[in-house]
Amino acid sequence: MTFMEKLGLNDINQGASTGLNWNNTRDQGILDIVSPADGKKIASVYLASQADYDNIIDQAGKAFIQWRKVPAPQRGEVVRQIGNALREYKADLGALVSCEMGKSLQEGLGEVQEMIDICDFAVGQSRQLYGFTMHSERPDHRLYDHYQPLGIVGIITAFNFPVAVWSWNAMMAAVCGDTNVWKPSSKTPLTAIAIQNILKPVIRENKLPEGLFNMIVGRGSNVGEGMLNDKRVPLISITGSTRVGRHGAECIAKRFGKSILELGGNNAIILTPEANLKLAVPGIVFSAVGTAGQRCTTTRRVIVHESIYDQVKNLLVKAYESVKIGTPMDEANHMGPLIDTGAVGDYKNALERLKKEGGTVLTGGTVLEGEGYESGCYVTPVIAEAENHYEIVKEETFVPILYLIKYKGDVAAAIALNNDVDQGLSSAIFTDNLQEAEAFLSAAGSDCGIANVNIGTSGAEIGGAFGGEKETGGGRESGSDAWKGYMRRQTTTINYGKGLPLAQGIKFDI
Ligand code: UN1
Repeated sequence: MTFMEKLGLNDINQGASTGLNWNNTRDQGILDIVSPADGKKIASVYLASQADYDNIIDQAGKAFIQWRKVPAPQRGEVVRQIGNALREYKADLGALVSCEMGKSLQEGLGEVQEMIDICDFAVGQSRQLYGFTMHSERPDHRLYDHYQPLGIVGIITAFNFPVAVWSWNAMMAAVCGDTNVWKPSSKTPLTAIAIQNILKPVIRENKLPEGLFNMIVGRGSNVGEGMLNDKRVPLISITGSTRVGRHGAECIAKRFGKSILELGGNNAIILTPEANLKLAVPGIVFSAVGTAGQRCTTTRRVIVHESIYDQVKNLLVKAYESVKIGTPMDEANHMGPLIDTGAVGDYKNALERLKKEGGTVLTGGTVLEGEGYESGCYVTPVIAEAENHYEIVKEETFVPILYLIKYKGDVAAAIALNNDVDQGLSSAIFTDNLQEAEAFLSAAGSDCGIANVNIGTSGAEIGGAFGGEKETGGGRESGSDAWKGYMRRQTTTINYGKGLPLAQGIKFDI
């Protein structure tokens, strides 16, 4: 059996499902999914209709009425079973992620592992949905806050982490008592359909309400746009570009919905004169070239002290020239293709703009052709000398282009460059100097949601809260106390005395 068969995928698949049932819409057109690895069609998906969307929201709403009353640890038990189902399908799902999205097989498997890890995390969290208890200023009163389920959570995900990011949101939402509707990237719907197939037996065996986990692939106006403006969806989590997120956030804010935004990054690594280059060089290469530069956390800028600049430049160029590029299914390759030829266009445009602004390409810059590269999506990773103020450097181009930027003076000068972009997701410093490291982590340090020392900008663990500041959107997902975003907080005062004392010492005698 192929991994496609094991995951229940057909040549053509329905693009909308509630937890148990697939919709039957066939008149809204078809989406053909082509693997960037070899340019061949993998399978197709029927696009969903407005009626499918309404049906799904209806089912998700009904499921919520039941699910919110299931005790949180029992909800955790369901998530535990989902984690086990994912363990069973790890090899197949990892292969599909790699085939559909183009990341290396190892990264595809790593992504499924990230899903399993978040399931484990969420199981534990289901017994730790803690509120605070405060001491009331009034006698015989109790004051505390607690967290309640929110409702339907919309989850809009990007192609680059087609399954893991959904699981961060969906598993946390599930233990918090919410139901969810997933709108995957239309570039990677097959992995989402495979997940629905994996969830189905768990939902059925536990006799859970239909509509607990839902998925829909449709045209923007029917699905994505409709959901942004839909009051029945109190929270929407959006992972994607700043452009997409800004529009989404505006729609959601207009109706006073909640949003969790995880948008663009422009992540830098600082190398001070006291950087251990044995750690820094592989750290940079992994963070810049991994997933072909298509992670939100990909290193896009390296800010290097002038005293070690030439040395770093030579080491990086040498390392880049040994990066093996080819089919993601072969473990010997370090870097696979970009997601599609549109991304290759972005790569070429960025390089042109860079040159116009005065940048120099040191290595890379070609689109590969010939045997093994038929899809037209393989490029060589670029290192370019640039200045932080270039317009192209200030943008997130979702391709493997790394800008090498020189700094003079002390670590504060490097931190200023790190912070002088609109995005604020991930950042790192390599230094063996405690003062420099602490300055980077201080109130006057990196302004990003993630700030690392002696490791790169990508590859975050699920245990921490994931997200960033400024145009990255400010949302937090995954670990730490990110679960709070999926619940509504309620503050309660209970009077167990015989009188009615008022707060702030107010007297009101009637
Ligand atoms: C993303 O790029 O959208 O830190 C998520 C990392 C991964 C998640 C990235 N754990 O690179």
